[in-house]
Amino acid sequence: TKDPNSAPNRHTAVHLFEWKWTDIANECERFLGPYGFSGVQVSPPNEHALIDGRPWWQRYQPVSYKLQSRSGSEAEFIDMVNRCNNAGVRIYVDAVINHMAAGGNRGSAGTSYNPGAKDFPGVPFSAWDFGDSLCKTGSGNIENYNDPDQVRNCKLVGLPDLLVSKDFVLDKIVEFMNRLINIGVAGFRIDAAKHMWPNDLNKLIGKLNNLPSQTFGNNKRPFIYFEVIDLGGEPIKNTDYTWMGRVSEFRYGKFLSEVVRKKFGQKLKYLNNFGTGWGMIPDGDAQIMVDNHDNQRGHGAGGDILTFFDSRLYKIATAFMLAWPYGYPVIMSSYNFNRNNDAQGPPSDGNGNTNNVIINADLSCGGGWICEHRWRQIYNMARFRNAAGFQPVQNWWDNGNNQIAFSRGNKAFIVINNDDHSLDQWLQTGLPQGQYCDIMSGNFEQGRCTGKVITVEGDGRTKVTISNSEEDPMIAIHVDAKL
Ligand code: QV4
Ligand code: CA
Repeated sequence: TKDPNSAPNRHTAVHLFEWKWTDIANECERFLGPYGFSGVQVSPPNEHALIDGRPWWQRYQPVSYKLQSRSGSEAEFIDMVNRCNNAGVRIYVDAVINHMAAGGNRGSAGTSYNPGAKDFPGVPFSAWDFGDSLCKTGSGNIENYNDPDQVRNCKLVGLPDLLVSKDFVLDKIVEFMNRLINIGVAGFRIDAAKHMWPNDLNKLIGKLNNLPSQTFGNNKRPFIYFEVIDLGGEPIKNTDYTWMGRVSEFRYGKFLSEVVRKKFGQKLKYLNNFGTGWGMIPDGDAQIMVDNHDNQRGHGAGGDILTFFDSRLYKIATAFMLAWPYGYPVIMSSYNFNRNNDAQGPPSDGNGNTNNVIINADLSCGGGWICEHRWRQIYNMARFRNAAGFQPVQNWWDNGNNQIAFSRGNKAFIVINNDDHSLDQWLQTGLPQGQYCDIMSGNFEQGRCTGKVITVEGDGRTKVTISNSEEDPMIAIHVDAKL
């Protein structure tokens, strides 16, 4: 389904990239649940290759479907899913099902395998289960993305390509995903979906179980979002997949980053029809993000994508994304890395054991964990999105350039100044008269505001002043943070 299966009034998920299951379970209880997040995209939970240097991308090289990975054991995974569901937070699994490992010979669960011979006894898959005979390129790899046959049937960067059309292969994948569903997982990111035939994926989805009714209610289907990078210019389109689930709309983060960076003559004012008005897929078909684990380090779509390295602009882009009613947002939660080493794995003890996430007194993270989702300007916008609910955009205002404002019905209102001069303006907020806490500059805690207080007059207007030199040149208010 395209429905994220969220608990009521939760609208923002977070990708806890490379986090351990024990940490995610704690995070659901101590932070994500209370702060109104809807779900967590977790790193691939199944057995993966162990590659020298322990790069993050070893987890995209499956060895078997045993639930033992760098993030933890099967028992820890089950405990995490239960505790997150109890906290009202859903778990979405990154399902790597297009291929198996190209490197290594012993997996994270201890299974020996031989990628050259395509022997993966932990499943078991053997040479017969891979599609080499279907691939017509000289190298056996995908050489030309303009040829859909090779994109589907040949190897993605040398990764042995599974014959998903074969019943035995499909059934092994279905068995794996159904085990996760029975544990209580609410949905899947389908990794490398561009490299699998839509009809095969449709068959697979048809064989998935309903979600456990005691947690989700009767007849609920798993949430599916496909990773299909479509920036235009290739014959494979994201709309080849939207009939079966959502698709990650990679143009969203690319275009939004360009606008906030003011590249190619872009301006914030052009965002007034962001979404289908910009040629993107329909709202309900899209899963969106500013950046993801690939393009933040130059893999995948790449480009001018904003990341935590450009924190000021990143907060602006994320604030717009969470204020604007389009798509299902997943916030990237990163670890720090050396930009000259795009393979660098998560903070670890040097023996491949991932470190615990450190939580500081001010809610931020330490120990190399960036935790964008714990930045005040970001977690408060997740609450803004919940307050805004399904209200439409109203009261759009812009200065013809990079100063914009809009409300979400009569529930929430945001102003952004990305110009090189200050903003000084009476604006219509759409909100009821009263005093509101600006959730950019502070928090609304126990009925008090630690940031700026914004007064909305009886006619719904307020006087807004935002200097362009502010760290966060934005004001955001909503009815759940009214004084
Ligand atoms: C190398 C050579 C190949 C050679 C091969 C021979 O480059 O030419 O044929 O060895 O063995 C890693 C290495 C890569 C290596 C490959 C196989 O980086 O150099 O090939 O392993 O050993 C992640 C990383 C990849 C990584 C892969 C597997 O991004 O660098 O490859 O994991 O470990 C396209 C796709 C899209 C994809 C995106 C990155 O359409 O689907 O590229 N995105 C998803 C994930 C991504 C993941 C994969 C798909 C693969 O988001 O993280 O790739 O599961 O746009
Ligand atoms: Ca394939």
